[in-house]
Amino acid sequence: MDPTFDARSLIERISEDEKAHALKINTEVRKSLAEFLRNEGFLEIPPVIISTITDPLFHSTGGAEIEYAGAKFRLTKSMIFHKQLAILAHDKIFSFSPNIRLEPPEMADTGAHLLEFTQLDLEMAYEPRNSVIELAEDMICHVISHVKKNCQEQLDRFGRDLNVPDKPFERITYKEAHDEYGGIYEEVLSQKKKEPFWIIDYPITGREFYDREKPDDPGFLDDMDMIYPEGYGEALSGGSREYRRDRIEKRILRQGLDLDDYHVYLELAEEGLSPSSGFGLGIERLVRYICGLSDLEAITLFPKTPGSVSI
Ligand code: ASN
Repeated sequence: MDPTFDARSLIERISEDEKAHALKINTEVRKSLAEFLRNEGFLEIPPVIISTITDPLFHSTGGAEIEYAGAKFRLTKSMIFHKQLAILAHDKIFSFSPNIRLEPPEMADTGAHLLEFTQLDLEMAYEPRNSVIELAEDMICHVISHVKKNCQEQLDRFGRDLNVPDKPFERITYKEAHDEYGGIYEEVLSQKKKEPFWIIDYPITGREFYDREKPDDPGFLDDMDMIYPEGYGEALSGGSREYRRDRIEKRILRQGLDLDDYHVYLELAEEGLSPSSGFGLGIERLVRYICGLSDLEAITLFPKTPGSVSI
């Protein structure tokens, strides 16, 4: 039994008006995202919760494992590999995917990390990065206008005056951002900007092995993050994907990872993955941005804060 558990304060927190308003906005956000994507020809795939393979991620995020039938199932950190396979069934797919990332306790201070969250994960076969960038811009504009139309009462209660952003969103390369602001480029730019924007072309040394290297700019990736303005930080992360076995293998080795851990994925790549592009967008962060609140706990009914134990 967790000695810090306090049933009364949990019941009080869940009953707060703020939670009800955030829940209404969360419901409308998910509804409008799904509607938008269905209209664009996407099919929704059920989330994968456990699998023998999952995203290793780049930063030090612990994974959770379940032993079963003499094998190890991993709880999904992101559905990246399953998305690359799912586009073989239909060329445009999405999922509301629960992700488990056991973040170190100090990540509690960011207000932007939860051990359990939902990612809108999508992928498009045979499309370049630009297609998913344009799709993401249309999608964000659609969601914000939907929420403004359907949740004005809740936005007023949060004192939030939100504009539908202008398209296209500004694109800034990692090189430009890093040269100007150093290692804290994302925080500084997010604070300065008034509208969502892109950071594109991250260095190969700083990201996962599945985003594709730019053929005309070796050492940099054909990838992108969308960043919210007003200091709200990362909205989504994605790129065009590496699908060729030999290159995937080199990238895995380059990151110091063990090829054995990825032999299933490598065999699948050998059999034939397709070129694709896609991204994952954190639902709770989008709701936090729309509500204009400072941390994810405020808009989550059962927040799993790094370093804490909760139901
Ligand atoms: N879902 C992201 C993507 O599609 C990956 C991630 O969450 N790390 O690129």
